[in-house]
Amino acid sequence: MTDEARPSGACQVCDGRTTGFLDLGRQPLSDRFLTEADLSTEFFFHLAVGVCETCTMVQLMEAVPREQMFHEDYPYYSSGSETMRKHFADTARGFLEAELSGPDSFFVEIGSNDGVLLATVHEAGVRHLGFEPSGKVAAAARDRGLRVRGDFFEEATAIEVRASDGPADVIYAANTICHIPYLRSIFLGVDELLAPEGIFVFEDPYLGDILDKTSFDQIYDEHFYFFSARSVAAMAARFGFELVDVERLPVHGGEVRYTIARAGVRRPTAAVAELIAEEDAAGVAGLERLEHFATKVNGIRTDLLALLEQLKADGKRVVAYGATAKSATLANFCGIGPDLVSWVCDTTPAKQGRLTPGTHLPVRPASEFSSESADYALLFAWNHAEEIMAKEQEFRKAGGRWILYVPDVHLK
Ligand code: DWN
Ligand code: SAH
Ligand code: ZN
Repeated sequence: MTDEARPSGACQVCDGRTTGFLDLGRQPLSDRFLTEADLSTEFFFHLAVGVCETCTMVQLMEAVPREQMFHEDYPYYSSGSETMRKHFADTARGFLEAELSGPDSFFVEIGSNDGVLLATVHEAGVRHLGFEPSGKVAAAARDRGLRVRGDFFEEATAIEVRASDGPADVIYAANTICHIPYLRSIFLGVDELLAPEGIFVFEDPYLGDILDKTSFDQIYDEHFYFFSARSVAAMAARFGFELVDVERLPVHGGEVRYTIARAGVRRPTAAVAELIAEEDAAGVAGLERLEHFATKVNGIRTDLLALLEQLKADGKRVVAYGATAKSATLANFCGIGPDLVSWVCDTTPAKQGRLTPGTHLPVRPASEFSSESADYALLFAWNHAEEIMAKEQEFRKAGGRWILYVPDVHLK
């Protein structure tokens, strides 16, 4: 693409110029599962991604208002996967040992959801507080005896908690900081609430993995930023902090856990410079690499549609597995409606009996999935492949086949 033809905008972190490299078109809210009555008022926005020329942050070109996404009926429950329950229990234990062994330690989580991680902190008797604006998931955490504020973390709410509870030793967030366009307010809030030697730790899908795996379905309304070590280091420095550690994680298709401290307080580990060097060598934030990714995205659409059309022509029964937020991007970008995939199964009661966003596949309970009801299963929850394939072994043994589209379209 020529420079003039590329769309541009302003970076939400540094006000630099962003250049668009992938346009995924008109898309619905990824976590809005619809009743028939909702169909006439479905909300759509324009999903496109760009990169900042100044700070290298990859980000959406248009933000959806936060109340449209995170509200009373937000349907994602973090405890729905065994792998994630273990991941968060282990993560909490790591903090308890390394950072929270003092007499009156205080742990704060941003986006604590149904309390999947806070439960372990609470069981250890350590003071905690979650911020969770989505009503029903926050209520599920409170039902477990956890302490959760029902509002958005930002500068104003952080000031209130500092006044009532004192400084936090750890402020942690999983799969939440990348959901927040207004990061200046987040860092101002962290600055208010964090103890002088405390750490701000967050983990989110890693840009390097998204590019390597062409996992473009990680791009949707809720995922506003696609972090790299370089862009996070630049952001931390801009707000008076420092990136002091990075750790690659296998969950959700590949993430990085970033540890941030006040500038000069903790010595950065070698891993930080190493990951930045690796990113630079791979050209992670360069337009050439990003446009190559965009080309591969189009290839996946072509290959997947060809396969689904062929299976339809052969009279095969094709369903999908896991009504993920991610799959809204895939289904809407490729145009996968009930003509190609009959229904999608999911264990979440709040999604069952509803229609998926945009292309309106019926969502059915996971118990309806078997080799009796399907010949092919398009694995929307590909990030949980190991867990799902282990519990659905019968499907494969009876001749059923899995369709995967990460890192390319293939059968398993
Ligand atoms: O970042 C986000 C991540 C953490 O969670 C949020 N913005 C929204 C959400 O994204 P997602 O919906 O793509 O996440 P998952 O974890 O890939 O969703 C898995 C879905 O599949 C859930 O609806 C539960 C369902 N599931 C199932 O039916 N059977 C999951 C497993 C493991 C299963 O065995
Ligand atoms: N941490 C969980 C949940 C991730 S989903 C996990 O990793 O599985 C993102 C969560 O962040 C949602 O529950 C949403 O309601 C919450 N969220 C979004 N913006 C937020 C903000 N500003 N402060 C606190 N939580 C927020
Ligand atoms: Zn920028």
